[in-house]
Amino acid sequence: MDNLYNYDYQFRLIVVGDSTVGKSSLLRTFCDGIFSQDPDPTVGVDFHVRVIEIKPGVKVKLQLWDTAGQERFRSITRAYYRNSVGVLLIYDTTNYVSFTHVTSWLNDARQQIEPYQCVFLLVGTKIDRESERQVTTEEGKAFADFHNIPFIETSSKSSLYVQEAFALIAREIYDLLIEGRIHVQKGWDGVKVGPNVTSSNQNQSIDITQNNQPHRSGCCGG
Ligand SMILES: Nc1nc2c(ncn2[C@@H]2O[C@H](COP(=O)(O)OP(=O)(O)OP(=O)(O)O)[C@@H](O)[C@H]2O)c(=O)[nH]1
Ligand SMILES: [Mg+2]
Repeated sequence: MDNLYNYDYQFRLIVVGDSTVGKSSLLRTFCDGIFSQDPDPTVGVDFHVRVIEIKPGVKVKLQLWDTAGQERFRSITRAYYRNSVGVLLIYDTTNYVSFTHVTSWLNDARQQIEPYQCVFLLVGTKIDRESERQVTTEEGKAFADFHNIPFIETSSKSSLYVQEAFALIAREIYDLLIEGRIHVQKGWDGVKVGPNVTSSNQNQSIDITQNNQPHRSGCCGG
């Protein structure tokens, strides 16, 4: 099991998209390894957490906010964008309408998150239902390329590419952090320094690019 106190950074991610596209299923497969055919729709916002090793010796705690796709919860879920460093934009590959709505999810997220930096990942779900597919891989990729964001297709039912999706966005954020294009900032919870990096730096506004590598306490493997 993951040790929730053994990590270098904490990234807060938000998962958005139309109702029934499979946001909660993606998170449950990723965090609990459980898939349900008939889950309840999310009411407001749900929360998950998992620590993953994104590179040898670099552990990241992902705080994952699962939002309700239903319109009536929109004002509640909007409040969660601001403190997120990553946004998973989800559509259902078997539902073309959900794909056409991704633009509005993207614009909404951008509007709420500014002026903070954030990383997007486009995720097409339910690829185990290949015969019902309405959105081709090429269409998904073209949209992602146009907006210059990474793209992946997944199946929560068969666990296909679920781990890879979260690893992809976490690595992207980490690379930007190391390059100094995303900063740990006071009053913003998108990225926080974890216990494996010197504790005196926690919650402070620091530029971790100063030494290019975070100072480690020596307790983590790597
Ligand atoms: N076959 C298949 N079904 C899936 C997959 N992911 C989700 N589903 C199904 O899609 C339906 C909706 O899934 P949810 O995860 O609840 O969708 P959601 O996006 O969280 O919906 P809201 O909470 O209302 O916004 C459920 O019946 C799931 O079983 C998948 O990868 N494959
Ligand atoms: Mg849900």
